[in-house]
Amino acid sequence: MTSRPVRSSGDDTDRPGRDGGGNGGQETSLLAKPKPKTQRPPMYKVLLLNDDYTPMEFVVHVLERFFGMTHAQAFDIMLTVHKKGLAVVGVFSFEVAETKVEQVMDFARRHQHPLQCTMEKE
Ligand code: TYC
Repeated sequence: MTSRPVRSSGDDTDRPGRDGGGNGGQETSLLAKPKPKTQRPPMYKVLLLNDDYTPMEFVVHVLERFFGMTHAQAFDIMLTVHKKGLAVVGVFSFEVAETKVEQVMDFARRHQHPLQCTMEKE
């Protein structure tokens, strides 16, 4: 014969127990499990900044190559950056955002363009 908990409703749910849940009995205060708090990891926006010298075609290429955009998407985003000064080009985990920024900055530097790419917490 197995013994069963005396106070628990025993059904493993967050519903009130058989006492009606008013906590008149001590069921909840003694046995209720803490609500599991699932934390989502923070996400990071990757931003591309405008400048006066980087060629438009180079920016379009960067967006295709490092952000998986089609030519049309890349052209649209490039124009947004050109007109507004900056645009979000993607949202990623910290590590992925950091890698994208490094890849873009390195690629721009190697081609001697002043293109700037940064990240910020969403
Ligand atoms: N403003 C640049 C030009 O006129 C084009 C450009 C667009 C540069 C987007 C950077 O992130 C950028 N050649």
